[in-house]
Amino acid sequence: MNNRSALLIVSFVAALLVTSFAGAEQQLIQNEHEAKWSDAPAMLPPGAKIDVVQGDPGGALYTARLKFPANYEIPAHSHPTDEHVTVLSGTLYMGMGDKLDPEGGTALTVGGFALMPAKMNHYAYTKKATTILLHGMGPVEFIYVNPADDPRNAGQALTSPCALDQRAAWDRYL
Ligand SMILES: [Cu+2]
Repeated sequence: MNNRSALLIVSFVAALLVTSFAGAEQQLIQNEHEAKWSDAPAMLPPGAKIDVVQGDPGGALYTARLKFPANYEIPAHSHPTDEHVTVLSGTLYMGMGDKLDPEGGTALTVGGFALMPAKMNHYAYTKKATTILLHGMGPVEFIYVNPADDPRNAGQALTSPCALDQRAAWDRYL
């Protein structure tokens, strides 16, 4: 292979990469009443509903709505990537730390925004029904500080979150 054809191949591969990373997403203009709600994955305590708006929470850029009932609690946990939260309705109480403090959360009201950096322990709870918008880079995973808080461990021997298949958890929403 001469230099010229090598260069051609390199540019072709580069063009392919640029195309795939530029986001071949379809346009989307969507109101909340068009959301398709389903039960949130088992990494979240039961009762939450999710609507993956676009992208892939299993490993790429994503946007999702999450709906929590009143008096819902997400015990202390962290994520492998940054979590961006915007409150759409209701009030989400969020706090930093290794243990959920039912009085310790800051009330985030409609329009409020929170950034939870990767690997930083935090918790959240509601007092009334609340809807949020989550966006960021996947994989979305919940690593609970106390493994006994992980809903996936309910009724079975505790497993390490690393052993869980994040990919499979999100495939059904794509
Ligand atoms: Cu979180």
